[in-house]
Amino acid sequence: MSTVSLPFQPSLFGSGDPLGDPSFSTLRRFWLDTESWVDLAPDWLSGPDTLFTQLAESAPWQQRERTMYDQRVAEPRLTCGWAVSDAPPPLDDLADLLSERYQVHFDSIGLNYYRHGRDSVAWHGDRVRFVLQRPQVAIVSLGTPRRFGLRPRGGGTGQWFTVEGGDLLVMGGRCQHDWEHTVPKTTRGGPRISVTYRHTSEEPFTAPPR
Ligand SMILES: O=C(O)CCC(=O)C(=O)O
Repeated sequence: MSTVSLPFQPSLFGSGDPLGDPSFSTLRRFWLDTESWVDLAPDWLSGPDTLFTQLAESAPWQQRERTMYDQRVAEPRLTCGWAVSDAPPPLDDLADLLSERYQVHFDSIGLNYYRHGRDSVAWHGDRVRFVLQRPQVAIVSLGTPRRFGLRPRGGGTGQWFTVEGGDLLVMGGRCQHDWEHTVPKTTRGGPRISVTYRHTSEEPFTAPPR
């Protein structure tokens, strides 16, 4: 799919080299219940606008379709992904930082490109829950701020976060099993890219020799 032209204005603040904060100094944990949590680290990634532009222009975006009520419909966002071993820098380095912190081997990356406020992702739990008891899912946000919602799978009070360019949000514990998450449509809003790191095993992470 060809590159999409963007009404996104990189800011001076967001335009440096993209680097994750190895100390996770802004991170705060929110417990959703006794088993499920969300970590939010505002401004974890410096230079988020540089990475936004790099990915918007060069990632292999695709328009996926899904079946709804017997009809094929386009998903309301573009997507693509890599194994971490094939991902372009600095996405591979960010995976190392996250793996060290969360002690799991983040080995896959999925990107979502919300081109405008009408793009979204519906309530869901990630499929990795079918193979893992306690999957951790780490999402780095780039571009325009969006709301990120979580609600208990069986119904009940949800929780909302605003994720801005450079923020890191990590879901852990039983979150993918017992909670669903969404990025809803909004009437306002420019483009956003989310970079999602997932792991496929619960083996503890061992750092490669340097
Ligand atoms: O864009 C986001 O922050 C959420 C992405 C997501 O839920 C997914 O890719 O499954």
